[in-house]
Amino acid sequence: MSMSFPVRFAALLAAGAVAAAGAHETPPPAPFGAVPSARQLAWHELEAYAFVHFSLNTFTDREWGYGDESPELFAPTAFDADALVATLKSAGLRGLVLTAKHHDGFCLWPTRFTTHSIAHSPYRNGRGDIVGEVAAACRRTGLAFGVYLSPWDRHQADYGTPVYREFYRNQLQELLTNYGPVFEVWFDGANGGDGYYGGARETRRIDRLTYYDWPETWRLVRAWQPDAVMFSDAGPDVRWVGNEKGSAGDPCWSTIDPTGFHPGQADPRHLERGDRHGPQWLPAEVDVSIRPGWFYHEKENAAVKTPAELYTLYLNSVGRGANLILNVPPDRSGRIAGPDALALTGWKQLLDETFAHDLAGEAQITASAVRGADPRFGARNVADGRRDTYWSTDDGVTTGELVFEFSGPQTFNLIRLREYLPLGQRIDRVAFDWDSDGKWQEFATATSIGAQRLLPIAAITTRRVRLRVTQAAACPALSEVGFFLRPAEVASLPVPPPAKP
Ligand code: FUL
Ligand code: CA
Repeated sequence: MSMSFPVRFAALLAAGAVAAAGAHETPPPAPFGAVPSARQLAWHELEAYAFVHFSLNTFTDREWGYGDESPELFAPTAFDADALVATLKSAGLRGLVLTAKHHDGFCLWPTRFTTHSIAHSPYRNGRGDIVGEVAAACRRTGLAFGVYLSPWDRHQADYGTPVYREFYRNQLQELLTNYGPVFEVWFDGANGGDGYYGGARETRRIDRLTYYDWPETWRLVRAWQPDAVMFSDAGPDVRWVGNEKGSAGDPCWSTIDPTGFHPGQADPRHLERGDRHGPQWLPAEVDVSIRPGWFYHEKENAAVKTPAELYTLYLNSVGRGANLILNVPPDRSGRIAGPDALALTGWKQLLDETFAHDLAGEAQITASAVRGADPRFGARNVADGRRDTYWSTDDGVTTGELVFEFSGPQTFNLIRLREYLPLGQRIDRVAFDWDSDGKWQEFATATSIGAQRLLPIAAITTRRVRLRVTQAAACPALSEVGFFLRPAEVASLPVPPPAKP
């Protein structure tokens, strides 16, 4: 993940030297296709963060509360936002999205708009505010803070009428204007059905296309939190990946044509893969729970995912250009339960061991061609640990190769690739060859790269490895190429079949 200080320093010097040369600078390639916004670029860098499902369901042992549960039941005995955030941070997670209100309507903050909230619970004698406590802990610890506010509310009597839409926006406004910066607003697609609805106890259906008037809600969110990304099946900034198994498609393009998509209404297969030449940058977020359910249930303590399973989820999400939102639900005390904390620690250790040593950092790297023969676009840029430097070729040169030569035979079984995102997703396909006694032997291929591609492969031992860009829509802009050795515990995970051309 990191590079040694001398390498970084040399890269900076090289960049500075060229900048000083001035006049004959080669211009960078023009962007290709849809490109990310500044808020999307910042979001891509977070890569993996936590989902925290915590509410009345934690105490009723349910997944979907009906809406008639008493706030009196919300009674965590040892909730400590700093401890929660510290546990998540030490697992390598870079943010946290909290269920401020789930489908049952119970609010984790003392909202002015309903009494169905923490203010009427025993927690801190009704003076607690879990949203505020978690937001402040995130700020202190350097984690990005995000909110989930369920559009569906099974408690509110006016759910299904236009009055509720105002209520929903009022709640959003409280969350987005009282608690500091928010990096993501999560709009759940589960909407409408049976519920308590203020005692009506009936089934209410809503028209997903019109009921919430999403364009207006999105506009308000932009005004309250201009830097926040909004998540839903339809974006507008981040798309649902289409499943809750923890896996993006292969390929998984960050671009898509979202025509006809609405929150709660899109084709899951389409969301998993995106569209190669989709007109909108709408990258995928993979939501998955560390346990079978989203809320804590004691009976699931033995079903917490293992470190190796979490590692696979990481390869299949972050490793396919998506972000991972890993749900870690606190128990009734308010703490992360023992099995979950243990799994997180083991997972973090596997990731740290994997990325501790990048063979590309010590390799001689030669390119078939360099844009304008200018070192600012040279081969070395793929191994400097920086996302903002990249190897590129002249306009119109859409194939090319990089040869990595190690000082002696080296063994690796994981490859990492990153494209320089501000210029769009340019590469369609790459192939890798190893040097078998002077003959190149192909051993891996991949299609979509984008923010990051992690390619698990069967171990290769070689002195030289070659990356070929075999198809691209515009001259490539590759910002990182790395070669790693996975720890023994996860070295034999299933290796995906070669990508189809
Ligand atoms: C779903 C919800 O119905 C689940 O309860 C959970 O919150 C998950 C993240 O999204 O649509
Ligand atoms: Ca770089």
